[in-house]
Amino acid sequence: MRIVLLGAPGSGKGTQTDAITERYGIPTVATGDLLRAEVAANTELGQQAKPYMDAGDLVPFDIVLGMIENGLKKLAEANSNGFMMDGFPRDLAQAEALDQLLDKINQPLDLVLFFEVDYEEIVGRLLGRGRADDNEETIRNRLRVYEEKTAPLIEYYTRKGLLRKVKGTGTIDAIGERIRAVLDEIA
Ligand code: B4P
Repeated sequence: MRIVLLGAPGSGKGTQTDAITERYGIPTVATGDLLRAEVAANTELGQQAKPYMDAGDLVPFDIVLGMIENGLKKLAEANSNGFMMDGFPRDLAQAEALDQLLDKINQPLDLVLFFEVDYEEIVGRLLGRGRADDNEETIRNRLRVYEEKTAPLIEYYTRKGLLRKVKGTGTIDAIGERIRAVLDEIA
């Protein structure tokens, strides 16, 4: 199973990945987590990415693409049974690059799960979480960047016939149930 989790920052993608991995046995490639690990280890890549993350802007394309190529290579070496992308792709250029990478290995996406949550709920959730980039100014910028760059992917994947919407509000378990109902169809 090869899926992408799409949604605004704070829409709850990262929260649902463990349950999906457990049920369907597919590992996650989460660009946000990979970037935070680079920042924590103070690598050169982390130092380059940090100012963008602190401001809530997208990290430059070549940094993120290198991480995805690496991630896919590792999954291939581990003979993984598919994957779930969390936080990638984030704009049209990333989506087209992913299509090309997957075409090359003849493993197209099966489905894109879009988490529907309204912005006021998101701001409340992220302020409550309190990560370094969860202050109000950065959150508002992340939502602006999402609206401008990531939201067009809803249309992109709808046209490809891959998009499935999931209501992203309610309890974490209730959302997990909705996700299972969609993924069981292709499992
Ligand atoms: P991410 O790490 O991807 O963003 P996130 O805010 O953690 O989103 P997510 O949707 O996973 O939210 P979560 O489940 O944690 O990105 C961070 C930064 O990295 C970006 O701003 C950017 O700079 C950079 N970046 C990452 N990928 C990139 C890329 N491809 N290209 C360029 N730059 C990139 O949920 C959020 C909160 O809501 C949590 O506190 C959770 O407990 C809570 N929550 C979840 N579900 C809930 C529910 N049902 N009810 C109530 N609260 C809930």
